Amino acid sequence: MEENKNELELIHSKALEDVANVKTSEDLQNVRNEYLSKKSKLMSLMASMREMTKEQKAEFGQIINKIKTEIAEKVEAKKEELEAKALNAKLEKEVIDFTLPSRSYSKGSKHPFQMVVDEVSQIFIGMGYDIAEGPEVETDEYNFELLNVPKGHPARDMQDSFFINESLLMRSQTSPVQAHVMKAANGVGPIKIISPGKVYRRDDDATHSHQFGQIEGLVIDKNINMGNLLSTLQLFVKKMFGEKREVRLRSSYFPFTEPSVEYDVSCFNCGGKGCSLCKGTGWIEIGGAGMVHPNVLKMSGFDEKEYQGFAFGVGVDRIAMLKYGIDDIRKLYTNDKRFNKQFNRD
Ligand code: FA5
Repeated sequence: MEENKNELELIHSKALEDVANVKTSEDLQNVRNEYLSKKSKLMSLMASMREMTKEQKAEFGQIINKIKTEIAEKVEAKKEELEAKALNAKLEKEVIDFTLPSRSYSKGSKHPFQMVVDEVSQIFIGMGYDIAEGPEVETDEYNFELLNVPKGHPARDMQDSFFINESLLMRSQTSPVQAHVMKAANGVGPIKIISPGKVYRRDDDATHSHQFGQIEGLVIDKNINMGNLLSTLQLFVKKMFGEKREVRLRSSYFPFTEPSVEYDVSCFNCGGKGCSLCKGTGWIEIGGAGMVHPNVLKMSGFDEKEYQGFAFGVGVDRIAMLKYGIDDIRKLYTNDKRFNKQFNRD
């Protein structure tokens, strides 16, 4: 026991001396291994306690634990001291020259596409609509089937699409958001949403892009009729294109609305007299709309005898082109800062 105590005292004083002499973090790690690891001298002394009496074990155990704690504390303090030293050395080296001129940067501007989305959203938010979002990778079920376009329906050809596999595609319209929102409502109205987003079709010319934007509108409630649709479109068009603009509905066909219409706005270039922008007709088409088909209401969980609704869709790019006089849709997607800047009114 006495012999062990003497050895312990020797280890103790040597350990304190070694810690005090540490200069680098490697030195510190070596000291830690030597005195505190499982294979350290302290541990082997602990093993010798097996031959001691109960009282001796208690006494020796207490001393050894105290020494171990002290060494650990000194090692920790040394670690902090080394870290502080390293930090100070780094700070001294990294001198910042505040007199250097800053790097110049050019300010970006909002894209005309986003300007249209923001403006249309503000108009409809003002009319009490919520904004809804849907996935761009969509299932065939939502993009077509729940919109009354079963497999093999000829209306699918109008939206020649990018399929990922048999049942997944890049959505070809924002109309699937109608089904998502109706299903989430569990057959209980009212619903009043618009949904802006990107859509994809196999199109490519000066007025058609393979990626473009649409804004869907959906209202579901009791006693909804075509008059509500027309007045909503009139209000929207006047706010978006000016008080003098009129709306014209033309009969059309969409499988998910009945009756269906295409809606035109009186030409804002010539005021309806006829010019090159409206191709002499006095009207410019901006989207499709109609009363939600009873099959669509039913498939998304609404009682078609109790509820009616109207829906509409506008092309974001088409509006941007008309509003800002852009002659080629592809210019919207070239990411040219000089082009984008022209429309910034900030
Ligand atoms: C639709 O996509 C219907 N989902 C709209 C709708 C919604 C009808 C709700 C009824 C109820 P359409 O295929 O006509 O309809 O497209 C709507 C608008 O998207 C067009 O008027 C046009 O502005 C725009 N658009 C269509 N294809 C392209 C394209 N390739 N590039 C740019 N804009 C396009």
